[in-house]
Amino acid sequence: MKGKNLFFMRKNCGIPVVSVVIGDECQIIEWVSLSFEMGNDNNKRFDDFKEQTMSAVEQAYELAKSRYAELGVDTDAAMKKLANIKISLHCWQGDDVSGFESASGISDGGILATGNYPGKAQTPEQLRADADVAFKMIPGKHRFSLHAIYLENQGKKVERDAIRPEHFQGWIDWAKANGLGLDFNPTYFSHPKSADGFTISSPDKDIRDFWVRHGIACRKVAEEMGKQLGTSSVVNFWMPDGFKDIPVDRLAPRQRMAESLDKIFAEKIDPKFELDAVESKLFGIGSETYVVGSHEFFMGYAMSRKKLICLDAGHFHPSEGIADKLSSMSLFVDEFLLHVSRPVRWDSDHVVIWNDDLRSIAEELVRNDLLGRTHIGLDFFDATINRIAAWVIGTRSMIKALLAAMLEPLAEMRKWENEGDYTRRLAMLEELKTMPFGAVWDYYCAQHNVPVGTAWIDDVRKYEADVLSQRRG
Ligand code: RNT
Ligand code: ZN
Repeated sequence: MKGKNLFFMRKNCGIPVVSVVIGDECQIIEWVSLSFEMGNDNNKRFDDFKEQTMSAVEQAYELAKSRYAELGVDTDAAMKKLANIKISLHCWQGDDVSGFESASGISDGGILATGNYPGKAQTPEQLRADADVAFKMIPGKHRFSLHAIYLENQGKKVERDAIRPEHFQGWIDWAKANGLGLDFNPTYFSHPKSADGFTISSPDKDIRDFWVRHGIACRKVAEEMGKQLGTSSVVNFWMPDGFKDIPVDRLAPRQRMAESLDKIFAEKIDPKFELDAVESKLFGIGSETYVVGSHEFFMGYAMSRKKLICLDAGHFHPSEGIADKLSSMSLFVDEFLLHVSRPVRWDSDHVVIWNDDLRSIAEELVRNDLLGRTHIGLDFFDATINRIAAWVIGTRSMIKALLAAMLEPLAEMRKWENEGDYTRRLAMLEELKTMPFGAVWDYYCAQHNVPVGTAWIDDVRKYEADVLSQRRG
């Protein structure tokens, strides 16, 4: 394999000595140990370095490939399949859900970005430039998810019920130029008309109607995105509506929300251009006791109205994962939207890492053949670390989890399970954890011309020094 655009520009790079078992034999593979000093005109040495490092990645891959082949797993086929999976990166990690409607950030909605890491994007141009950097570190072609508050309003106030496709043309042009699909989200928070905690379920008809018009406007924006980009735009409806304390009427707000949603979805839009998803939640800040759009509410709504169900990893009881829900719901809903997030004790929206929860989600998608029916979106916002790095870490983790799930000897494990050989099943699940997965992942990154290992951090740091640190605020 030829690596065109390699990012191996670290000063000292040692590749460890590794022992592998091939067939019955144990072989010690003495890998190149590299120590390299970068010089300005040291191109020859740098080329040697690249070649050696590349060959180390290749060698490791070849060994890993044969280890997996022993289990009947085809690593090349897995990587080919993985390259078709798109992850929707969420614009809101880039600026702590602030948007460009006004100068202030999120002010309500029961969600909270904590931290004040310097250099956040303050204009659409900055956010796009930051996302461009992140995409360079992520293998494959992906998507970008916008919220309505990320409109380009040319300094004029545009009310939420008056947003039009032209306010997002800059984003569409950028997506087209970069081969990205776009997804969309109405913004039902950070607004005076949501300040009392209710939007489309409000008892006030004017407020309800305003937010219904917002929902309709957002579907039209997304339809235009889908038309121009040739890939359907998924619109995710999440409303913060709920009570802090014990309600006496749990039903009426739910009736109003269902009615409002029916109005929003009254116009049929071609699913080739636009798809609607609905997202439930257990509680939010300020809606601890009761959320109108609960899981049962939206599961019923999505099933009866043939909408996508959005499962956010942080929207259930603290010990409840979304992985186990997928197989059950796949029998009753056509498509899923995932909001992959990492709740820590509450819906904290930490950056996604390759932990057991993420592994299980990916395994369920792969094992149950749900990838073709699932739109994978990310939903986290951490303002305590470099925001571009947060995108990169989260997205690479998601892709890693999918790759690992694709490297299972599934047919065999199913057979053992059906035969009642749970001993073998458990033994294999445990052994899989120490298979040379990292070598396949590194090779996948190299194949897609993105940095292998932690090399991407240096590039993000450079961008931070050159660009982010120059931003005010
Ligand atoms: C909030 C929901 C919702 C938001 C985004 C910004 O709890 O998860 O998806 O995070 O719309
Ligand atoms: Zn979410």
